[in-house]
Amino acid sequence: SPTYSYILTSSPKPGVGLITLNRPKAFNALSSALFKELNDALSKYDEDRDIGSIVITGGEKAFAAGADIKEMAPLTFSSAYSTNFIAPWSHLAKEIRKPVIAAVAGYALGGGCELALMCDIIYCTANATFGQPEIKLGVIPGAGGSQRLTRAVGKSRTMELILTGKNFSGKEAGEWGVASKVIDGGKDELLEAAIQTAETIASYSRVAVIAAKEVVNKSQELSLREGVDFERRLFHGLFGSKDQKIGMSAFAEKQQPQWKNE
Ligand code: CO8
Repeated sequence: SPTYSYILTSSPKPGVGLITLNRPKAFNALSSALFKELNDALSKYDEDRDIGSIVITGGEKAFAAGADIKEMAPLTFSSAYSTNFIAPWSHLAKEIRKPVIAAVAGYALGGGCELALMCDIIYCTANATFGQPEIKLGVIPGAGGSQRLTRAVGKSRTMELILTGKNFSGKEAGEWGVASKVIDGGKDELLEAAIQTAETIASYSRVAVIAAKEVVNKSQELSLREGVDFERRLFHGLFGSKDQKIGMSAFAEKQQPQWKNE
């Protein structure tokens, strides 16, 4: 895409928006400038009626090797605090309503690991390298890593990872449930699998897909009882959609539903 310097965007399959982090010289280090572009592309896909799901990937060597250490090095408390440094990173987790799949090959370290954890689904290659090495730089994860990793793999393992800064492999990410699929191949096979899943998601009612993402995310924030209540409200609400009528009558008529996304 001609308007971006650090990312590429394309639609490899109907309904699928692909964002490729493309700052190979710095292992896709996530500078503020890169993140601004990423947020812009995410918002555009989120608003685009032709797009049903989004894939974020990087290169063969690096998904992203973290926040840009050279940009961070001179920050002071007052500059970080007053400019709310890193806050724009929350855009993906807070505002994007369509499902986002991270396809991780190579390094996903620090902010790169946190970016993957902000996505709804992670696919990775077996030899991908995840980690939260911030402790080695004299800081801690700053984009949700301590919270999301704990929810994904539990406290003891997260403590060990964050306190030692040791990496973990894509294979381990799969075994621990951080990643839902581990690909025994390279970036091409990984991307193919991620795009295929994105295409499946994009083939369903947009209304139901957004509701599904919303209720699963609530499970991370609410008590079980509140979460189940929340789910039921939204479930009831979907009987007000055209797609519920379309989906259920297509089943009865043994036909493929033609979603209206309404
Ligand atoms: N930031 C800036 N530049 C980077 C980064 C980074 N995170 N990672 C790699 N680069 C650059 C290198 O400086 C180098 O540039 P140059 O050629 O100009 O010297 C180039 O990428 C290639 O890197 P290496 O020469 O080091 O390549 P290697 O193959 O030897 O090593 C590694 C690759 C293992 C990925 C190594 O580069 C590395 O350890 N990188 C740093 C990983 C790291 O510590 N990440 C965590 C950063 S802290 C963070 O993300 C905090 C997040 C908090 C969220 C809020 C933050 C704003």
